[in-house]
Amino acid sequence: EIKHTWWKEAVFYQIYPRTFMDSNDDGIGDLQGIIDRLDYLKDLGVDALWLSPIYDSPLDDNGYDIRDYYKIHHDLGTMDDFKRLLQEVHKRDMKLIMDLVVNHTSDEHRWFQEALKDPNSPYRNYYFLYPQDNNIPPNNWESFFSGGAWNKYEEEKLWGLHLFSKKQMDLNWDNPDLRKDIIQMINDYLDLGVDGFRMDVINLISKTAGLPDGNVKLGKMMGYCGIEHYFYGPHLHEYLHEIHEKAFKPHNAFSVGEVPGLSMALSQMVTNDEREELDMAFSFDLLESPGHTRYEDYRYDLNAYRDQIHEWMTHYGNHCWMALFYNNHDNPRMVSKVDHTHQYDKQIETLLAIMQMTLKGTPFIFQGDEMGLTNYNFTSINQIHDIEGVNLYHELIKTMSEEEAFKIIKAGTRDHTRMMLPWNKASKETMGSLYQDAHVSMIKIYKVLIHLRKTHQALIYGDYHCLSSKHNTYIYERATENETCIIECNLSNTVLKAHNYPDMHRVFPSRVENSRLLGPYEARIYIKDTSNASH
Ligand code: TEU
Ligand code: CA
Repeated sequence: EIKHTWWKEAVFYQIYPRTFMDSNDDGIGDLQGIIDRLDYLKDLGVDALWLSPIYDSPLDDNGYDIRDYYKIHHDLGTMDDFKRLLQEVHKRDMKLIMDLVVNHTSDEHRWFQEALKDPNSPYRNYYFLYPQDNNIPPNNWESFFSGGAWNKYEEEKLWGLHLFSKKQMDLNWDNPDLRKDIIQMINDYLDLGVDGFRMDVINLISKTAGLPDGNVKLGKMMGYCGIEHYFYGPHLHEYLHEIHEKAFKPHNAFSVGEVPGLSMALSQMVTNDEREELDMAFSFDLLESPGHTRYEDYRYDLNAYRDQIHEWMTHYGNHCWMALFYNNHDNPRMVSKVDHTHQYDKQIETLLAIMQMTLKGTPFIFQGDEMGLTNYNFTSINQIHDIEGVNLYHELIKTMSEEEAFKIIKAGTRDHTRMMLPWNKASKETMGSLYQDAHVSMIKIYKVLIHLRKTHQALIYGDYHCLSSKHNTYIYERATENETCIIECNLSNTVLKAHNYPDMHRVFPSRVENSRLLGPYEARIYIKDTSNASH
């Protein structure tokens, strides 16, 4: 019933190149560093890599502001290094996807520079540039990075739209020439051998014609005014389908869309295989507990997570496929949100890894997950570099003390996951040798779990059934005709009575006495071969 594809079976690993691995000791991660760690990743069991942007950029938003799609940022290497990386990845029978940032470009991109300077430039209509000689922006939309969504270019007497930073100018997808250039660029990379793309805020590319004012009340509720005019814009389906038809499909390439703000129902629309838009989507609904936002210092509620993920497991359907992730470069580490005391870090990390490898969907490990990394203990605003956090801080101190503002930034800053990975410098050569034993043992756990997933089809394609959703408990089954897996989880820091499945084989953790008690955040995996059950 479910179509089998490589990307449903793969384990992905997200690399944030600037902080993954520095090969030449200039303090910045680079492409050679990634090449140096490919054997480590292969050994971990990773099948596919997603690289956050590596293109030329003034780094206003750490590379999500692209100046030249066809150039690699010099901090990271050259186009030849990239081709070599791609070759080395393929040599190991792995895949590589890049980040596609096409809702906006840097204001330093040639297109924008020409558009700004020359009213007759064909690029004028690549952006939302409105001539206006007064101080009233064209509409009331707000930026995700604080303040209004318009920048005024005094000299040129123009206003330009930017949903993100002042240097990330939104592209006008209603212009067929722009679409042609973007699709050409995608095809150029696919021709090079890239296996697909993660598509940055791809659900924002279609804006309501004329860019009307946003509803102010809704804006207050959602945090940003104007979103109803672009979260799932009027031509989104059409544009996604066009990219699919003209680039992804002919290359048999993979796409995963980053779609902030799309509910399950809308995610189903963009990933339904019959619609031919995206293969998969990152939905952020599960990253915060209901009623909470990222910049709040609260305890993530795993019981609520169970109820939510159960909804997805039950209703997302066999024509859609979800990405399973707890961390990325835009969010604090989940383990630190669940428990602030650090008492159960390892147990929680293991629990999350177990659910990630056994629920229905494709796991995306974020760099450092496998090392058991937790949030960073920032002590001063001077340590925060992420533009979103910095802008928000300046906004907040208008109405509160610096201490209060810093507390908020510390809870939600994107810098928690953008710290350099703690490889052991002294033993750079030795694969997987890290600076702490704790890290090594977490790596072992990931290896075992990834291996289990690979050797048991039920964990990939099996039907999902919830067996218990009692408070603090989550027991579910993944089953095919041939095998049944049961995953039993304690979602709390208290000890629970274990269920135990005497007629099944316990595979995680194996070789440990089967206690009748389930420790804090402990989880177990049982498997039964049912292929001969009827004989
Ligand atoms: O993120 C888009 C996004 O909606 C958020 O995750 C964003 O970080 C912010 O919290 C909105 O409130 C993507 C990238 O992953 C992010 O790194 C970029 O900054 C952003 O797009 C702009 O390209
Ligand atoms: Ca370097």
